[in-house]
Amino acid sequence: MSRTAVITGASSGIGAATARALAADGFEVVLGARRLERLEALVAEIGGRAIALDVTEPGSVRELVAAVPNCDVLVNNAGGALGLEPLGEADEEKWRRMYETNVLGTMRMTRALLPALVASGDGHVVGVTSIAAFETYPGGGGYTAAKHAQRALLRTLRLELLGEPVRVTEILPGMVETEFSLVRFGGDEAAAAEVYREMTPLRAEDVAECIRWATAQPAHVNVDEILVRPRDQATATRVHRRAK
Ligand code: NJP
Repeated sequence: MSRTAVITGASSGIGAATARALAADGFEVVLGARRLERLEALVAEIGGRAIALDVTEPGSVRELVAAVPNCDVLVNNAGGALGLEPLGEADEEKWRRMYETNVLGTMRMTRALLPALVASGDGHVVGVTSIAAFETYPGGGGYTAAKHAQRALLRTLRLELLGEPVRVTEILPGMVETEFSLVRFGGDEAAAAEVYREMTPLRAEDVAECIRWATAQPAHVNVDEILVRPRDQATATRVHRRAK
C-alpha cells in the first residue's frame, strides 16, 4: 500500500520540487496551497491530489485534513518572508502574516494531522525553516523571528513525540532561487534578481532531495536537521559574488 505525503506550499519552489521527489519515491502526494490551478497542473503531471489550502485559515486546514484520512508524512513548507524593512520601520501587518504563515501554519497543520501520523505507525513531520531560524541579518527581524519560532516549535515537538512512532526533521536552507524573493519584494523582479546576482544559489530540487532522503531513511533513523547552503554562501550576510 502506498504511503501518503501531505506537502504544504506545493504550488511553487521547494514545495513543488518536494512533491515531485516524493511522488517519484512512490508516495501518494496531497498538495496544498492557495493557487489551486498550479497544484492541479502539477497533479496532472505527477499524480496525487490538489487541495486548496490557506494555512492561516483554521477552516481551510480543517477541510484539507478531513479529506486526508491517512497520512504518513507531513511537509510543513508553506511560508516565506515579507519585506526587508529595519525594525524601526517595521510593518505590523507583514510581521503578523509572516508569523501566521510560518509559525501558526506549521502548528495548525501538525496539530490537525498528528492523530493520523501517529496512527500510521511510522509518521514523519518535516518542517522547512531556514538559516534565518538561527541567524539574524539587518532588515530580517520579522522573518528571522518567525523562523526562530518555527524552529522552536519543531524542537519542542520532537520532545513531545518521544516514544511515539513519529519522526521530526527540520530542513534549514540558505539561499534558494524560487519565488521567495519575488514574494518578499512584493513582485519587484529587479529586486528579486539582485538577491542572486553573480552567485549560484541552491535550486528547489536541491532542498527537495534533502527532504526525500530524510524521509527515505529506515523508521528508527530520525534525521533531526539538515542545514544546506550554496557553496557561495557562508552566512546570511556573507555571499561570494563573482565579478562579471
Ligand atoms: O518560496 P516560494 P520557497 N497557505 O515563494 C505557499 C523557506 N525558505 O519555495 O499559497 C498555504 O516559491 C505558496 O503557495 P500559494 C520559506 O520560508 C526559502 O523558497 O499558492 N500556502 C508557495 O507554494 C518557505 O517556508 C528560502 O501562494 C502558502 C510556497 O508557500 C519555504 O522555504 C530560504 C501560504 C512558497 O513558495 C518554501 O519557500 C530559506 C498560505 N497562507 C527558507 N503562503 C529561499 N527560497 O531562499 C504561502 O532559508 N504559501
